[in-house]
Amino acid sequence: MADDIIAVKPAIAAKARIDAARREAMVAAEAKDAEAFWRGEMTRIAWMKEPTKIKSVDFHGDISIRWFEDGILNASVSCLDRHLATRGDQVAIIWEGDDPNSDAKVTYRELHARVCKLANAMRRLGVKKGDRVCIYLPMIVEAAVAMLACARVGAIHSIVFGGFSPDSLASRIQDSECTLLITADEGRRGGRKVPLKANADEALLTCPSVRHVIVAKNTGGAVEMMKGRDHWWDTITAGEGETCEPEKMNAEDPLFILYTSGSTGKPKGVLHTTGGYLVWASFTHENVFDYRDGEVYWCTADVGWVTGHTYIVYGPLANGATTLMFEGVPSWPDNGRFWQVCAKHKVNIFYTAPTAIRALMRDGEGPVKKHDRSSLRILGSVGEPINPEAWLWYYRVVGEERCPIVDTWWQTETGGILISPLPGAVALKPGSATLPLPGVKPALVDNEGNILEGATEGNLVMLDAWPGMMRTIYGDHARFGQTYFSTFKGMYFTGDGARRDEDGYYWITGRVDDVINVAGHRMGTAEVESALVAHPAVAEAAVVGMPHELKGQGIYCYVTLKTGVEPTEVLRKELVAWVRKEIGPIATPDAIQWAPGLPKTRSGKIMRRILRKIAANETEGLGDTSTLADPGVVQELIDNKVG
Ligand code: 6R9
Repeated sequence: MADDIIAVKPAIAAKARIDAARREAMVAAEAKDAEAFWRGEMTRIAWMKEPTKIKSVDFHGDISIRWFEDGILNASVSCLDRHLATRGDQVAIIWEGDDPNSDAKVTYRELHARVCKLANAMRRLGVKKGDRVCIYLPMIVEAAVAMLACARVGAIHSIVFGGFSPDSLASRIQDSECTLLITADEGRRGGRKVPLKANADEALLTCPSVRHVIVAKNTGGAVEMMKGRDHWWDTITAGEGETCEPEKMNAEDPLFILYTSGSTGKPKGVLHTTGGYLVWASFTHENVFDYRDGEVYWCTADVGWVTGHTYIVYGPLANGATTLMFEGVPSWPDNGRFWQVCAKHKVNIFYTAPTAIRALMRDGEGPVKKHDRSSLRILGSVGEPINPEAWLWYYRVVGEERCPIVDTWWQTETGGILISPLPGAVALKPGSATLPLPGVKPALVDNEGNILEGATEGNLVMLDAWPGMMRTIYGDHARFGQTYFSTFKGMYFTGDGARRDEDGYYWITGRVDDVINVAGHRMGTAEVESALVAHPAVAEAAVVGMPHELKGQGIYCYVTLKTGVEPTEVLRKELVAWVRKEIGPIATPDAIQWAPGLPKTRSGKIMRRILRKIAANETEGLGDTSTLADPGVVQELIDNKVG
């Protein structure tokens, strides 16, 4: 079943922007002369001064990646101003509230005016080019307005997902020393309220760099406003003009920072710059989704993740699309919500995560079939490997075997999609992200960094740069080189493993580092461990991923308590709540096992390989345990496995 091939339907290929022949021509043109290819593609966005230098990349030494480096532009102009003459009255954003009775439509002209007003207010508060602005907002139109207003004045936005705790928010603000925070009174999700302003107030106790806070009124819930620091959005923008001079940005000036979990320590501030990122966002959004003028496009991600940055805001708006922004969740008020929204707004392109598909699949076909999905044309998947069973359900039940599925592999670091079918050009295989996009040069290497040929399995690397890739880790370029370019010299290491089949198709097998993917959200096991050991009862903790039917991976924690502390059910619950409070609900442990000892090498390294196998109930092939300092602990852990 998983090796089924679903050929491109001739009717789809005939109408698609890119068919198989065109794809081949693009791949060949890029391979022959990459600079000429990207010089052609760069005109998809608006430049104040067109670049003459296209690509300057060095994956060795200090690692330097520059695209379009002498070009001048402002990202907000590509996303707003240049559409005004041709599509000013077209809807830019359809907003669908958590409450099914609330929605709104914002045209390009209105969006432009709202962005300019906020940008003017930000300038008046003293925000300048290069300043960092933290955005901690729910999925409301203001989130897109805030991003584009930052771009307008040349400020670097750093969005923190609304589900993160005050501590997580504070550490991200501190790392990049944001001077302005944009938040809302409260968010809404699945009928519940999220106390954003209260969380922000708590975070700001330890964030002296923040001088001003702009607060959007969303639910109208009561919040405290600190005089001189906090300003209501509506009040501060009320007197501002609806035009605003865009800051002139170099193509390599930063556009945003987005924190993401790695295998060690604190989240890293992934930095993206302006020109290359926007070209990549536009190029991939248009081609992967085969976007056509006038279509309604819906990506269900949150703007707090990279998918929301590139495929709710920058890509679609750069392409003059109508992008749908959804405040709610798939299961509320009922589990037909996604399909009800598709019917209501006549969605043509729908892009979601495998974890949502798996959850909805459990409820059968009824809730899907209740709603008209005849507008749907393309379906997308992102965030984690999609198992063939979920893929086929998505294809057959949701898309009625009419809509190609684009399984898009990419990362926060890559800025946009790298491996994905082009729906009019590439035959599908359920569970495979298929082939690299033109300009993307993946390879599989063994653990020594030797490039493997043909059908094989290995570590997924990229041999050369594409315009949208990250440029550095904010404030720590050495860590950038160390994290991504030192494992395999001269290659960008993704942290993922993959298999490549006889047809050259890629099948992503998941992370090969200590990052786990919980419901499509990246979580560093080290972060959960450090939250656990911060609890007074905990002496040591080791955290691994475990297979989870809905979430893909769950969080399995081995905890060693301090001497004299009793392992009780009350303490177990307390630790679960503790981690939620320290990091946020997405880090909620799924299992906690009391571990009197952990398997360690004689040099003191925890053998995670063994812990992963125990958590997955794969205790048959534990491999060589002879290097352990105390081999006895392994049997003890197996005997007391949780769940
Ligand atoms: C866009 C995004 C990146 C990690 C990545 C990989 C996993 C994402 C995938 C996929 C298999 C896909 N991943 N898309 N695995 N198939 N289509 O999710 O960014 O949050 O940084 O996560 O997600 O493991 O390395 P990010």
